[in-house]
Amino acid sequence: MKIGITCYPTYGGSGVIATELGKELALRGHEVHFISYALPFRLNKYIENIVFHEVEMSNYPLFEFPLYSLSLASKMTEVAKFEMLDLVHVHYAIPHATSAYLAKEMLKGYCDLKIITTLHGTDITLVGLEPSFLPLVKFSIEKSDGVTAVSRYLKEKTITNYEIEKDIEVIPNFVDTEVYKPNPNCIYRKHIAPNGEKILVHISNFRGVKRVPDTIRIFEKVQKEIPAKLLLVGDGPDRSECEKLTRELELVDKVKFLGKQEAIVDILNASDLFLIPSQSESFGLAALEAMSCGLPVISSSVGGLPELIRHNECGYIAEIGDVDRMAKYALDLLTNKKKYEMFSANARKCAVTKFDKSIVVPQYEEYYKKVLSHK
Ligand code: GMT
Repeated sequence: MKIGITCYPTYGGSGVIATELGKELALRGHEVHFISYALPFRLNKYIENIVFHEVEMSNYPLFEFPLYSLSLASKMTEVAKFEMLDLVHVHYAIPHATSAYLAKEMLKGYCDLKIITTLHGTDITLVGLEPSFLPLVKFSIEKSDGVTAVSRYLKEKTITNYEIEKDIEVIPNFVDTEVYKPNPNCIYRKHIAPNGEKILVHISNFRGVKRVPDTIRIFEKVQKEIPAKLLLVGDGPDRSECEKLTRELELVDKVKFLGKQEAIVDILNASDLFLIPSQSESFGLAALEAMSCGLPVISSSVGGLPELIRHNECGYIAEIGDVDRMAKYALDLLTNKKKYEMFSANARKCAVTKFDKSIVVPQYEEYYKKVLSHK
């Protein structure tokens, strides 16, 4: 197939999934054309069958606001026409699904470009609900030839919030379990915790929905009972507030803010436990990557997280904001070697048997075929 993929190229789960999907499709012999305003950050080496098309932006002084959605629609039209694309797969509804719809309309009479929209989370649960976007998101979903959601939770939310009658296919996020795998010989652990402290880790974009201060409060309780360190990976609007909280709680020596990092596998392998106490999470890709490296996860009971983390098997789930319980769960695992090893093995097994790319990517291929067969 000849497949166009549009995503946000920056740090974030939807861009990661879109890029890893494109890479895997290319390896499977499909021709993949990425269309975005910048090179997706995970597209960092040459892969046969992958081409990147940059959306150029006009900066004419009359335009007070950038007209990205329109430039994207024009670029999609051009690429679809000259590369003879079968379909365009957009990740994150706003504005990608709308631009794709425009491209489809512009190509009418020339070809029947199929549009597949994958819903990732905040496009549906947060941004899309704003009154200025809601009618457009609903329209763009309804006009897509195929719609997928990354969890059953997100599918249900879309149906209820937008009164969508269209069929939505649930295709979960995935991980390359050959890359994200346990490495007992990880050398970084010694540098971070020279005295054998337990290492807790959190990775996110530090937005309000991630509740990073809860992570710090959980850690505060844990380190009172056992020697421990906390690694905070990523950056975003709440980072300064979190650094302030760390100073107030006198945890500066024990909490390391690493900022954005590429060596996620090494960081996960240096760690013992992953914390994700989010307010909202349609799937929780960062938690899946941690599980794939054999880390049990402590999470809140929101969104798609319970579809990923089996409570009392791969980790523990507690109510949003219940930092006491989450700290208790963390201590329970970190002080009980046998239990920890069982949870760690379960987490890895769950990633390998349910969410490996070899299981999930064919689901997208099948879905593409199904959508393309509809006249
Ligand atoms: O979590 C974010 O704020 C980033 C966002 C994105 O679009 O990149 O993540 C969403 O999509 C990921 C990939 O499908 C999911 O794993 C995340 O759970 C989801 N985030 C939220 O629902 C808050």
